[in-house]
Amino acid sequence: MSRLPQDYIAAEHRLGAHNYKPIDVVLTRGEGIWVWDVDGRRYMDCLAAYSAVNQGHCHPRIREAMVEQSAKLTLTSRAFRNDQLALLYEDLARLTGAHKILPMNSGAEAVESAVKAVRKWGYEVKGVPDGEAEIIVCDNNFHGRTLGIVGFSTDPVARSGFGPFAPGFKVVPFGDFEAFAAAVTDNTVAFLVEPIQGEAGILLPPEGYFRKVRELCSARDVTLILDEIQTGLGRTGRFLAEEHEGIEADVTLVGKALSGGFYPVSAVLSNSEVLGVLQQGEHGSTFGGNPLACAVARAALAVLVEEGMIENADEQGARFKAGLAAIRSNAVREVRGRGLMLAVELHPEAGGARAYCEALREEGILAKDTHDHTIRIAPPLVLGAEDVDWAVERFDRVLTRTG
Ligand code: IF1
Repeated sequence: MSRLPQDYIAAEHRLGAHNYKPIDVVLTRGEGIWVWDVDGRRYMDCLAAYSAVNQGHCHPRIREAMVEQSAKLTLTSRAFRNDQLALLYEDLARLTGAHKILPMNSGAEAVESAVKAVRKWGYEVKGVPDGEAEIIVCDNNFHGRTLGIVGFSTDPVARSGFGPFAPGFKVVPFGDFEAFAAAVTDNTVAFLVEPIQGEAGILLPPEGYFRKVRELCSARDVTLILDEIQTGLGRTGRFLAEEHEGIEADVTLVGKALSGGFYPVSAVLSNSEVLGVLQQGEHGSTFGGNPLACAVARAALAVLVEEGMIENADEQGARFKAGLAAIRSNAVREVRGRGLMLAVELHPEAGGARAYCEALREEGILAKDTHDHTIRIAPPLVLGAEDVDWAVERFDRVLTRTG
């Protein structure tokens, strides 16, 4: 008995928690930048699972690594060693210069792990009085959904009704160096920040912001933690977005595309002594560092680098942005972004980004609205110039139809 799209939607509605309101397309297959729905319609994926599928859907080399490893050994727990973890450490260290690595699963777990480690570092290494550690975060941050993380969110939708929350966080405006500098005290152990704010609407900081932040962090012994879970692994046209700023974080968080979308794999990468403070029994995860995850992540990193996806993101991102910027529409307020992390912000009077995403879907493009008035565009990093032109033509049609 074959099911209709509305059957899947009705069953989800009946049985699932209603914490999402997806575009009602039921996907069943993906390859590269393309996905197909259960009726056989093809779409260009301009979200790439929030940048987890940078390498393109079902990349054959990652799939091969997953299938091969799944027939050998999938999970040992960290009670025993496996022959894949050391290899992933070596690959990550070579690619990022990290001295210490902690493997986890989801992005939120990487963030939580970094918060734990940096607090302990504050007490043991920096000499902050016990229980007094402060972490500075930004207005409109997005770092995940756990209680610890939503506790320092400034988005009422993310946090309302879920308290009480843990203390120890201070919020400053993103991109405002003076405000950050004024918030630093002797008890500040870390500044946790996204290089480009994703959920906030693809917001880039002013030129030079991160260089000044980096200098102050070094001067005041504050650990700079960059959440590159979304911006990292080629998305912005560099391996890490910090390269655009000419800085190096003390701690870098990666996830999402670390597995090319096959499997949740995240990691805390530490350039300083931060991860060094963790002792046996103080932190862990049943699945973190498992051999299947490590084999998948190694393949995901290899194809990203060896198949030129990072350079392609730079090149096609510039083409895509220029193409979008050339669209003459009264609906468009601004086109912004870096590499293939792009956004079209609409005028508030344009009627909301969701309606445009629905119209794009009719044209064969899946994109996602954020914050009512912004369409975000983040396709897999494997699209070619002809794909960009194909997409821009459709964005043009949709944005000028009503604008
Ligand atoms: C959802 C946004 C993207 C992240 C950064 C940590 C995490 C994320 C910078 C946590 C996750 C996701 C989760 C997804 C929506 C999404 C998102 F719209 F909310 F902002 F990507 F743009 N740091 N981002 O962006 O990683 O625990 O999810 O693996 O549905 O909540 P996770």
